[in-house]
Amino acid sequence: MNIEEIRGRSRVILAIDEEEPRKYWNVLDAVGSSVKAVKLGWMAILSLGSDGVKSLINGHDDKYFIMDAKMADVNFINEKIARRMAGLGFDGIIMHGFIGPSNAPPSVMDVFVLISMTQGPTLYDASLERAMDYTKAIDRRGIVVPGNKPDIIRKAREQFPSDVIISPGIGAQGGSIGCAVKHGADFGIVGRSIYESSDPVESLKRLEREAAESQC
Ligand code: 3DU
Repeated sequence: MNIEEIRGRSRVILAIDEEEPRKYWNVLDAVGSSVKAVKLGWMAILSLGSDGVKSLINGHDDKYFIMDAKMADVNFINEKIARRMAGLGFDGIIMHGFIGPSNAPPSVMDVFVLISMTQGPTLYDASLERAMDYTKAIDRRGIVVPGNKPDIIRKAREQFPSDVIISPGIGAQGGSIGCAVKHGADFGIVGRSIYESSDPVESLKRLEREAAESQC
């Protein structure tokens, strides 16, 4: 799956960070083909194991899967991790921007570079311009920009006109998907507001509607 195929057609990337393995399958069954992209992270690897994650991805081959590895190691370790994640079926992987181009993995899959976080303060807040400069030197498909900080999304869109911008922090962390899209995000990353909802399908539809309206 190629993210350009879904860019503009769908605005929600479903994040799942559950403890129980069956919940990953349950929420994907519930939302069905309306979700085009899914972000998993270390909770998925810990809960399902790498074989379980591989089966989950194989069982949903209509979706684009991103591994939120938040890689921040040296290059040869990041390369091993990226190759293993590609082997599990992931299409994209997230790395920290502060580690710079010399530590970025080779492009065995799409790389998304995190340039700022939803919660802080972090060093990124003090050095956003530097973080963006480091990121520009990395071979990447897109960037991760906080969905609850519209001004940072706007700055990032100005600096990265063609990157795929994916934005966490929507819903449970206070961000609005409509506002994130209005400021330049391509996708809102949404976890608990969907997988903890009593009606995940309705929550997803509402988020897609808000994204289409793109209002703050
Ligand atoms: O708050 P939610 O349940 O919608 O989950 C947000 C997801 O986005 C979660 O997987 C988390 O690891 C990720 N994320 C952030 O929340 C904040 C960041 O700055 C980067 C990633």
